[in-house]
Amino acid sequence: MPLRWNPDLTHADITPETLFRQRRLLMKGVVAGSLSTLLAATVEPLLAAKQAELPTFRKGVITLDEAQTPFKDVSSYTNFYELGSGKSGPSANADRLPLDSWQITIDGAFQQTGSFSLAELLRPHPLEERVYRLRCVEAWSMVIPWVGFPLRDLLQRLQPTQAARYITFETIYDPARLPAQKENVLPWPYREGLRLDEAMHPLTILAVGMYGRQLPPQNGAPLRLVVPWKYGFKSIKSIVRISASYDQPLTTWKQLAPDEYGFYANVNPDVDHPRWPQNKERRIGEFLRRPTLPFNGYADQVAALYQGMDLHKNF
Ligand SMILES: Nc1nc2c(c(=O)[nH]1)N[C@H]1C(S)=C(S)[C@@H](COP(=O)(O)O)O[C@H]1N2
Ligand SMILES: [Mo]
Repeated sequence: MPLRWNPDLTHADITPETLFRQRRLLMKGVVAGSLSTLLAATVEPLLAAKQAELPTFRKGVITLDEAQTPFKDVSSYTNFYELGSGKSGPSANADRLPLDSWQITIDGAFQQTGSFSLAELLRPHPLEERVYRLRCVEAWSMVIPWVGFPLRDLLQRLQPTQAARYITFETIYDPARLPAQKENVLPWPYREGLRLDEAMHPLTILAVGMYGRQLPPQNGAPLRLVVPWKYGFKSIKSIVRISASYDQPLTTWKQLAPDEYGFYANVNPDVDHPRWPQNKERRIGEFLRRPTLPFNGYADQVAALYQGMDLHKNF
């Protein structure tokens, strides 16, 4: 399953979002004509319309020959413990996330540190669309057209110092608005980390949108990480802090259950979760399970990062 990467696209390839949608609606209506298809085609854009369309972004920078998971599934079947523990809790509680006046703290081993508004942080970084698989440790998966930019571009701008070996991310901590944070569901705030070379890998992105629109809160608005070769829990949502450090950070799931969730969390069909196997997955919307691929199908791009490491020990 080769990765299709189109680095030569230009801004001329961008189709205005509304045109694209109308065309798709039209094609769906004419070609298929069935009631359910027609319904899906009208309901989907309505649901998506709750999120603002993103301004220009390069389309199709990375594509996949696999069907995209419908927006309604990606935005309603979510893990976001701050907004509720079930799969539908996060979308029901979406409006609790205080999205206005979002600030991001940059600290630790960077030359450039400080507090940035979202706009300040994003301004120099052109947005692009990349279709990636997301594979949850619970053995379901999705295919999502993310809109974002390579994390490496931001890191290069912040200039990690000699002491920077790891990058750590934290989610908003606001127990007054996010009631789950008053309880011991997880050690708060949600924290995730990458080794510097993983963070600098060109597949690693910070996403601000999906399906051409701003991220819904339950999918990690206004800014989330997406690391497509790792289990979903590495892709931390609603980021308010990015730090660089010499030592490996203690990440949330590893802190909670170190036997079940390692720091690396590379998708690996050969390493079972202690309570269930990891060699199959259910693509949301499909009935039969499909085999899980090493590194979630991105082995050609990322396996070299782990040369010489025992991935059974470093799971
Ligand atoms: N802050 C935060 N980030 C999080 C989570 C969470 O509970 N809180 N859940 C993780 C898990 S387990 C998964 S599978 C993905 C799901 O991303 P999606 O809902 O956008 O598909 O988000 C990850 N990021
Ligand atoms: Mo997950």
